[in-house]
Amino acid sequence: MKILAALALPLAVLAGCSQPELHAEGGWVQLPAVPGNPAAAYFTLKGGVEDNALIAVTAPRALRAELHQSMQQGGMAAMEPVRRVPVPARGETVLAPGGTHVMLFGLDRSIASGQGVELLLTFEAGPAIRYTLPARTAAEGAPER
Ligand SMILES: [Cu+2]
Repeated sequence: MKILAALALPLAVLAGCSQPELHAEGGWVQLPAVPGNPAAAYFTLKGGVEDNALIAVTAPRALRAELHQSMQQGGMAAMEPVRRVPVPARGETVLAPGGTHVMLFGLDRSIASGQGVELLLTFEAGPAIRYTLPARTAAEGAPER
């Protein structure tokens, strides 16, 4: 029994190093400056062993969530829905202000600064991922890195 235990630990460590798993990191939910306006979620997706893509997001405390891409249109900031957000194998995709983001419509107005907002992230391949982000007010803005 002692020999088995000694073997099991190094194997687990090796597996953890060599097999990156698709997951989400960091980020926050930006509450709207004007109550009733949409909120936005920003975070980083870390790729697994194969190319994948985020294709849908839902949030239990929002009426609707959409994947959006920000852009400049005739000198004005605009955005449009996107169908898929690629997450390269062993790479990362950053959802950030001015770029790709998750728009949350009808987010529960009782959510205050620091409270967790849960997202369910659906990918082209593999199981969906539940990820909870802290809410920040418009005055707080982006967290310091
Ligand atoms: Cu948007």
